[in-house]
Amino acid sequence: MNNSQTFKFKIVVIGDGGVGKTSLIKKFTHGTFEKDYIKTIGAQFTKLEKEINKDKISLVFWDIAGQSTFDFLNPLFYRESRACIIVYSLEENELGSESFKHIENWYDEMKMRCGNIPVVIFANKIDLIEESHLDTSKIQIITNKLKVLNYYITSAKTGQGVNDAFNIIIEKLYHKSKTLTSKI
Ligand code: G3D
Ligand code: MG
Repeated sequence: MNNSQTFKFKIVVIGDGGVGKTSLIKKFTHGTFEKDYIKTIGAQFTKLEKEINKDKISLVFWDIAGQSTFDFLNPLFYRESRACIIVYSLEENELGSESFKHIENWYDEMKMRCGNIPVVIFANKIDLIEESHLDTSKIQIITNKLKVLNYYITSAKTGQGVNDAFNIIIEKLYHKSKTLTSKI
């Protein structure tokens, strides 16, 4: 008997331009992805097939092309998303501080479109700062305030934290859907 199932998850990756959204997706998918671009929405999407416990997981990561700002409003971008990753940059410059401040704006925007889907924060570009400079209390505060599931420290450049962070979200979605379907 073949009980293998297929699950499809759309995951939106948002955050200011230049924080590393596209690089993180590239790093995670190792170039084994199929990439496409929707001009009218200004978004690109990347597909990846994975297997968990013999079930097939079809993932589509959507990310905003170009220098995005949080007033990016196209509802099609968010439609039917199952999870959301908000990325900001840890670098000690304007992009670092602005992209951190904008987490909440991105969150509000996403929430309005998607309702209650699981959200995580990626604090990216850890390779650009001394880990001793890392102020996790600041990240923890925003994580608690927005009630997002968790935050992950990543580097799309070195790969630090990338696989773990993506896989945790994917497995969470998988187990949630699997539990639902097994109840039917
Ligand atoms: P975006 O998709 O969020 O706009 P990109 O961001 O993935 O295009 O990344 C913007 C720039 O930051 C790129 O540099 C990319 O190489 C760099 N970058 C992304 N993630 C990291 C990281 O973790 N560490 C470091 N050091 N750099 C990173 P360029 O020079 O190509 O514009
Ligand atoms: Mg990009």
